[in-house]
Amino acid sequence: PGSNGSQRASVLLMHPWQDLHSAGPAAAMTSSASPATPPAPVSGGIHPLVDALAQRIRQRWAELPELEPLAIDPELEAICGSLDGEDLFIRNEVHRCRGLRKLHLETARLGAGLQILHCVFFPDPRYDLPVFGADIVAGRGVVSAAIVDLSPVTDQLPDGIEAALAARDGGPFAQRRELPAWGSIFSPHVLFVRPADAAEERAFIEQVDAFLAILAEAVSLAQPQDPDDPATLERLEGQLRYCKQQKQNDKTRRVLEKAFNPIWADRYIEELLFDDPVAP
Ligand code: BLA
Repeated sequence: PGSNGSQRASVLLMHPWQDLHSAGPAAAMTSSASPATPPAPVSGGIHPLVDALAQRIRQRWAELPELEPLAIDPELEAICGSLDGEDLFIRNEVHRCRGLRKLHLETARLGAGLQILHCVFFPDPRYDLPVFGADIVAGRGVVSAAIVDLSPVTDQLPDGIEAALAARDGGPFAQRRELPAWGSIFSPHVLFVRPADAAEERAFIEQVDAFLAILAEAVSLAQPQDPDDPATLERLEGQLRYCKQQKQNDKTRRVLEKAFNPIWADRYIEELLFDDPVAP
C-alpha cells in the first residue's frame, strides 16, 4: 500500500467473495501471453500503460465544460481486499459534464497478474454525441487487449466526428485483433490491438488522446435538443443497445465473478459499468 501516490487514502475494506466464492484464486487466470519472461509489472503497482493512460484520461476530462464529480456508492468507489494472499484493488472515478451524463474510469488489479483499465463516457441523449470507450487488459505485465472507440448511438457517427476520425493517423500497430460478435456496436474506426512493445503502448495512449480530443471538440460545439425530441429518443435507444451489447462480454463477467462472486458481479455490471441510461 502507498506505492502509488494517486490512490486515495480512504479505502473501504470489504470481502464480498467470502461467502459465495468457491472457485480458485483470481491469480489462476490464465494469460495468453507467451511463457518467455514477460516484463514484470512494478511490484505491487499498476501496469505503466494502465497508469499512464489513466493520467491522460484525467487530464483530458479536466478540460471538459462544467465537469463535476458524481456521487458514487462508497462500497463501489474503492474496493480493496485480498484473496488467498493476493491483493485485489479496484478504484472507480465518476464525473459528469455538459453533454456527457457519466464519465467513468475504473482501474483495477485483480490478483497477481491481471490489471485492467476500463473507461466509458456516456453521452446525455439530448446531445448528438457518441459513446467513448477504452479498455486495457494486461496479464502478468503483457497487454493482451487495448481498445478504443467513439461508438455511434444511431446508424452513423455525427459528420464532424466521422471526418475527424477518418483523417487521423491510425498508428503503427502490428497486431490488430478481431472483434467479438457483440462488438457490432463499435464504429468503423475502432482500434483493437495487442501492443507489441513499449513504443506501441505509447502510441496507443496517443491514439486514445486523439479520440478524446475529437470528442472534446464535439462536446464544446454540441447543443442540447428537447428531452422528447425524436432524435433524443433515438439516441437513448442507441445507448441502451450499447449497454446491452457490452453486457454480453462474458470475459468481463467471468473475471468479476471469479474475483468476487456472481451476485456481486451482476450488481457491479448492472449498476456501475453499464447501467441503463434513464430518459433525460
Ligand atoms: C476483453 N475484458 C476482456 C478480457 C478481459 C476483460 C479479462 C479478455 C482479454 C483478452 O481478450 O485479451 C475484463 N474488462 C474486463 C473487466 C473489466 C473490463 C473485468 O473493463 C471491468 C471491470 N470492454 C469494456 C469496454 C470495452 C471493452 C468499455 O469494458 C470497449 C470500449 C472491450 N474487452 C473489450 C473487448 C474485448 C475485451 C472488445 C475482447 C473480447 C473478445 O475477444 O471476446
